Amino acid sequence: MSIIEQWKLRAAFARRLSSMYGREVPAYNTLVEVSGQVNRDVVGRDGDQAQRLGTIDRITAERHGAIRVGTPAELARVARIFGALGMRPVGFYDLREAAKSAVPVISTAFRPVDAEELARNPFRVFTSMLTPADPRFFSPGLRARLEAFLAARELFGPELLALADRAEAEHGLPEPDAERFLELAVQAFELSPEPVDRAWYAELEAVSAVAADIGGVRSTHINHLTPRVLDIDDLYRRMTDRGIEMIDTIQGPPLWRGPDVLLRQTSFRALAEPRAMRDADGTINTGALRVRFGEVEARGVALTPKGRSSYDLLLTEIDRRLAGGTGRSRADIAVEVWEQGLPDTEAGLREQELAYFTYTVNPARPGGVPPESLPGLVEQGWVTATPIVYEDFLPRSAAGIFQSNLSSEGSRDTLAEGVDYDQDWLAGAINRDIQNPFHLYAREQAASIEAVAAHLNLTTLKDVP
Ligand code: OOG
Ligand code: NI
Repeated sequence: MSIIEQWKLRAAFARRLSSMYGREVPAYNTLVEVSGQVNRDVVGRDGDQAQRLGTIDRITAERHGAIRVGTPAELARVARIFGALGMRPVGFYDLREAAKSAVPVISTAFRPVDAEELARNPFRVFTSMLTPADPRFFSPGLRARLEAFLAARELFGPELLALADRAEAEHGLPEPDAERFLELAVQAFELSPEPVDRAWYAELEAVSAVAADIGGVRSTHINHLTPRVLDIDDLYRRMTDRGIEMIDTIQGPPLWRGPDVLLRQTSFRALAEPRAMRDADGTINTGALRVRFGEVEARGVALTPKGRSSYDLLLTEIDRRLAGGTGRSRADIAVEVWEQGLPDTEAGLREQELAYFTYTVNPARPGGVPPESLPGLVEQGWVTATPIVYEDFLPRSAAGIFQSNLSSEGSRDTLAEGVDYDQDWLAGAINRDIQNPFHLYAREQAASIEAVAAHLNLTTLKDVP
């Protein structure tokens, strides 16, 4: 019997989710269309250079989704569904701290972890879980009612979960089980027609719009689906020209003369969607909720821990200069800070060990004895260094994206003590390892260096830290 492999399930799931979301949020289709035009233009202009961080085929199919759930038990079930698709939890994000508005969630991202799997289809989902136990946001009474509400709902049915477990254990599913699994999995993330209890939703919304979106309804839904674009500044202009009102910034690194680094994202608020609402007297009326949005992103090279601390410092420095109040725009200050704080070439990032690269031996290389150092090998044409693309997310950008798409700031008790959650807690709650993104990039880089050393017989060639 022929098995549909996990990567094929993942690619099919991403495609079907994309057509479902396009039906639900038509502006998403415009975003995908404009992203496609920008990408074709960039490849037409820059050729292979444009594909150093992924082939155009990968980038055209590439999406990340965002979903939000209410409890560790729900998150554990999400992990089983994504496990079926070969996606593992990577990284821990605490958005309660990163956001100014009330965003009472902690998050991880489910994604493929091996380079080969990423190249086949890199679909990833930023997945957030509500924190009702955090007294800064929820009073004891509200917490108890919220937890009872969440405990009584079922986001993913037993048939879907059983198929997911089989797919994970058997590394795929035969037809027609694969078809059934995909159908149920996509359905689980569709917007539900079930009426929303208006008073309950409003009570949560007063605390946090995100809490209402998660805990005010009896199902989950995809919150956004994000295409990847090769020139996000161009995309921003083209969307604005089409009359779509974008948020006023591109989150993450600025537009500057140096290499693309980490992740740049921007978004627009989708229109209010009609939803059935149940009023206090039991009647069902049509209301509207505006919770979903369109987002787009550009990806650059992954930074090492050292590079990442520089990035975090640069952000702080931009804030500091901005607060100094010279009347200059954030974008102008950001470029200046970046040009002063980060090497503006790939070679500079590599030599200062600020970013990750893979190394491959050049088919046409000089004769004689190769040098024993990586920089020497690259400089003298023995080896090519290719940047490793950043596959993860940025807490401050994520908070910015959440925040800029909320209609109200919500409320928080700044005097109350927050509840500590960390990566180990989350891993325990879902009973799966959560991988450290830095380790994944370092492992890929180290494996490529080992292969170079073996190929060129260089026993003393060392990995860069
Ligand atoms: C997730 C927001 C974070 C990103 O791309 O940084 C995110 C959400 O809105 O649920 O998707
Ligand atoms: Ni996103």
